[in-house]
Amino acid sequence: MIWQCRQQLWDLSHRPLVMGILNVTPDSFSDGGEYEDPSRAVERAMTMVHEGADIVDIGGESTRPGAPEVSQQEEMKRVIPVLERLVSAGCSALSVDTRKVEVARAAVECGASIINDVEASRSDLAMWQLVAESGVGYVAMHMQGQPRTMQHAPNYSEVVSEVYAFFTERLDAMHHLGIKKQQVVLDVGIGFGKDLSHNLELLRSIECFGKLERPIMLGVSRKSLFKALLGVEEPSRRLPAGLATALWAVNQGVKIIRTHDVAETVQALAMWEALQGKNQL
Ligand code: 8Y4
Repeated sequence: MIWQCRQQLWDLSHRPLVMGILNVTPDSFSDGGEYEDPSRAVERAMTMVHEGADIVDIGGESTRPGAPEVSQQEEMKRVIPVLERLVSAGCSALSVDTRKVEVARAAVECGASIINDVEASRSDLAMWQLVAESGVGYVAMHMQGQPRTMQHAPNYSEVVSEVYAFFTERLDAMHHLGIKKQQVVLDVGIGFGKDLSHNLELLRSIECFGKLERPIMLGVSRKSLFKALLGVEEPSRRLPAGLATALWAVNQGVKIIRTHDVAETVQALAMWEALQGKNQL
C-alpha cells in the first residue's frame, strides 16, 4: 500500500512507520512547555529522527480534553519557526497537526509534507482544497464533538460501524474534491469523544478498517485510556501499555504508529519485524 506525501511515496507493505510527536504547546499535559523554545523543539525533533522516527508531527494546539482554543496567530507563531528550521536542516518527513487551514497553508508553503487533521469531520472545504492542490499527505482522524467538550458525554449506538461509516463518507467526499486516494491515511482517533469502552471496541475491531484500503494510523501513546483501564496516573509511566497496544494493532494491520516514545517504539517494531521473518538471518 502506497501513501503519497507530495513527492515522497511511502511503501507501507514492508514495515510500519513511526510518527514522533513534537508538541510546541505550553499546556500539553505530558510534555507541557518542554519544547516551547524553538531551539529545544528542533533539538527534540532531531533526537527523534536519530532514534528512527520516519515522520515528525509538529503540533501547536493542545487537543487534550478541556484545553483552551488557540488563535491562528498564536498557533502559527509556535509551529512555523520550528518547521522552518527543521526543513532547512533537511529533517525527514514533516507533518503538521492542525485544524486551521491558514496554519496548514503556511506549513505547506514552508515544506511540510503531511497535514494531520483531527477534525476531518469539518464541513468547511478549504482544508481539503489545500490538500488537493498541494498533493500533501493527509491524516483524516475521527473525533466526536470538539476538544473542549468531547469527553463530557461521548455517545454512539455502535461505535465501530459509526466510525467506519464516517470514513466511507469522508473518503468519497475527498475524492470528489480532487484529493487522490493515495494521499489519505485514516485514524480512529482514540480518546477523541470516546469513553473507555468505545476506545476498546475500536481497538479490538481495528482490523476491519483495513477493508477501506487505506493505511490506518494509530495514536495511543500515554493516553488516558490506560489510566481508565489500568489506573496508571502518570502519563510517562504508560509506556508498556502503549507499546503492547501498538504492537497488537500492527498485528491487526495498522501501518503507522504515532508516539511520544520513538526509540522504544522503533525497538519494539524492529523485534516485531524480525519475528515476521522478513529480514532473514
Ligand atoms: C499524553 C499526552 C496523553 C498527549 C495523551 C495525549 C492523535 C492525534 C492527538 C491521534 C492523530 C494526545 C494530534 C492527543 N492524538 N493525531 N493527535 N491520532 N492522527 N494526547 O490519536 O496525544 S493529540
